[in-house]
Amino acid sequence: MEDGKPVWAPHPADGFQLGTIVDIGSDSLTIEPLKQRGKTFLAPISQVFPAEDDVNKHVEDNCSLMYLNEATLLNNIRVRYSKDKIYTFVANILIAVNPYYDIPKLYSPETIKQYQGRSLGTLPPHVYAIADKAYRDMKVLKMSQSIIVSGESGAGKTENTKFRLFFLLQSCPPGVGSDLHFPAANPLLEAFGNAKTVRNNNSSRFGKFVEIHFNEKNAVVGGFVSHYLLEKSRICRQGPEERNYHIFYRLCAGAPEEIRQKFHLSSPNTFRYLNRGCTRFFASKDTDKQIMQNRKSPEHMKSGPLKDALLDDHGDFNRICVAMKKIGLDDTEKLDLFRVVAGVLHLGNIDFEEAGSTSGDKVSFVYCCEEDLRVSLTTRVMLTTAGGAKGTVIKVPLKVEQANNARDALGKAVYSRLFDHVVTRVNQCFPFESSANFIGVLDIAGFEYFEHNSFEQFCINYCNEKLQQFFNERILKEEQELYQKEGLGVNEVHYVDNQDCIDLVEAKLVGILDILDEENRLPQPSDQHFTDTVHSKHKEHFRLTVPRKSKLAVHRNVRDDEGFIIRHFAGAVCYETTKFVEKNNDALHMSLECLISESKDRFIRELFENSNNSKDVKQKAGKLSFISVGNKFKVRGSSFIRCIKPNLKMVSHQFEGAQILSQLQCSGMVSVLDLMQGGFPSRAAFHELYNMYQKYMPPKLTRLDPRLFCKALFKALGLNENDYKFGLTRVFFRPGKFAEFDQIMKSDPDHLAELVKKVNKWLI
Ligand code: AD9
Ligand code: MG
Repeated sequence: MEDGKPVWAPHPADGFQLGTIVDIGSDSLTIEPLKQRGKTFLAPISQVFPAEDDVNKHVEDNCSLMYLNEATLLNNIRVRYSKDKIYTFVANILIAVNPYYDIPKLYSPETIKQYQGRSLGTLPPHVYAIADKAYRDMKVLKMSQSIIVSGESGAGKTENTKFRLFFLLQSCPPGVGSDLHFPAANPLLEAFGNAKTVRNNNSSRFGKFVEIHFNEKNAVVGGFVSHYLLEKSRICRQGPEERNYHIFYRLCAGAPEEIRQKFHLSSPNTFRYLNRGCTRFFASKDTDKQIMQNRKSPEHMKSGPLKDALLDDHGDFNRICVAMKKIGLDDTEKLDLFRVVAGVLHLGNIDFEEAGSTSGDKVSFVYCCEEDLRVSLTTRVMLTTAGGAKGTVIKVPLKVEQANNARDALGKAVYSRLFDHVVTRVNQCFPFESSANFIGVLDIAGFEYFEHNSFEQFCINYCNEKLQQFFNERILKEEQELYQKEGLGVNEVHYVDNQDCIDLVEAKLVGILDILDEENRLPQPSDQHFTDTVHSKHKEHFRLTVPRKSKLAVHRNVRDDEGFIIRHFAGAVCYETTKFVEKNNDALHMSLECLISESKDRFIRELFENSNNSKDVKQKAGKLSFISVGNKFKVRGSSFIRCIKPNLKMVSHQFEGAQILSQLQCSGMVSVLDLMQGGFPSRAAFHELYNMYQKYMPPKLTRLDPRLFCKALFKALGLNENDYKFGLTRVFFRPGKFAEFDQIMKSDPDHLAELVKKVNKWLI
């Protein structure tokens, strides 16, 4: 860093602030902020970065800055965001900041046209540019492609995914799949799989991988949606200020009178499964009984239905009906779906009292006869092995708490099967011919870290760990390999390999997932025993520690070691393992299984029949499918989009620097910048440069082959040899240098004439 030049130093709210260095210590610097002269502060050397000369300048590809570091990246994104330029490239990676409002024309049909068939970098950064690159790469390389989007909740992953899919469907030649109903499938999937959370009013509570299939002629021939990890706990209980899945409220708000009567629907606040996210009336520690009592309080009754001012449940109900029609669901199918949704609500309202009685009168219309339901929920059928005589069936009465759990297990099982069915049904509406290649788009929840983290966070963070590894491999490893292949002789850049963390979770036998499965197979599985096993198998593991007493025990009155801390790539997360065993085990207890299999409702029976009946397979199905997420997109060409949430308030025009910085760090972008600063981030193939600039150059030069053309041109221009390197097929530029070169080449006509003269002179 040069004397007296402004630098970026840490700032608690903005991420970084400009200042000058006034003193240098052994490991820290004294900084005087530009905005507060005379008020100095200390900053660790490793967190102070050189600033660009003009901090108001912004660039489309961050690599054309002179200094590539987290501070200049943050500043570039900030300046661009203030001008409604929400997309920025860092080499091939697209950063997308959620604008939280509709930027005029950003996604218009004209814009789609502009981006079709244009090389990356020739137009401003855009999600369309990434989609088009994937499509072109698929065509040219004849290889399936994946586009991986990541970012925290509310960062814009799902919206960007929709735009990408729309672009792809608009851009390819007409085929049998041109009328693919993706646009109609979305509202349906979102109605059943999205919910309002404190982070996003339309948060996807499942991961999805959407494939668009193409034939040899690159026309669309089909589509397929895979889904992962629907958050089941939400079906019975929601966090403060959160809601259950949209469909429940939409059905209550929008169903026509006839359906309301048939399914005994009323306002959402009369249903236990819907009214628990509302902290105005209930604290999350309230027991079921308290909640039900409070629900009848005058204050609560006054509030009317759990209506959310930001969501239009009534209108949305009509919209999903239209979407259902579009993808070909007839009235019977539609009613099937609604009946089960209503059934889950009524199931949730069943209360249990001591001595095995129930009060639930409306579930039977969905599931089966009332008496059977009562018995199934309040007793457990067991096979005795007493006296060696195997197979005597006995009915053990359940305690109230156990009956509540049985009820909730049934609710979760029914709803998650229903969701599987919706996805299957959506897939059936896509045509499917044999395809040559596909473009896959992955949209899964980003890294999550809450005050309390359970099995759901554990699964999501494990998925993200795998994604990160793939990102490292693709971007960091391949970049270094490219340097080597092209003979550049660049020093290796170090990055943290997270394989050890992935092994900790998925290794055979000793991995946390296998230990958990093993626990489920024990006669009396317990979360405590599972947790102890995890700790005892990985005593000295760098990635795993026992939580400190204060963190868990005080809060929840549990043993202090009932949990573990995993050091993820994006930070350490403390998981509370209570309920891990239960959540890992999808199987219903036997009496509930019998109940479902004997249900008089054909649709309910079908929902459960389709799944494999072997208990082990069933138990693993969910897990295996999400382990395979980590492999599905791996073999192909791939592009990455990093979505960024600009602020926690979910409003437009507010850039919370520190918050954004931490997202950039979590997403691995900082390691990418380190790599690029030490390397040659901009590159162009010789023939591309030739094509781009030959029209400006004298004929003598254009007769040379592209490589020589470039060499001669660079020499003639007198470029500094440290700024670029010639590889075997392309020329690589140091940070910021390609932009400078391009500037010279595209400068005004007079200057260009001068340039040509110079080149001519050099050629003679
Ligand atoms: V979650 O992990 O599913 O909770 P996402 O998917 O990352 O999350 P989502 O795409 O749902 O976030 O975006 C959240 C909200 O931001 C949307 O409902 C829009 O209101 C808003 N958004 C996101 N992207 C854009 C955009 N490009 N233009 C305008 C946007 N608004
Ligand atoms: Mg989403």
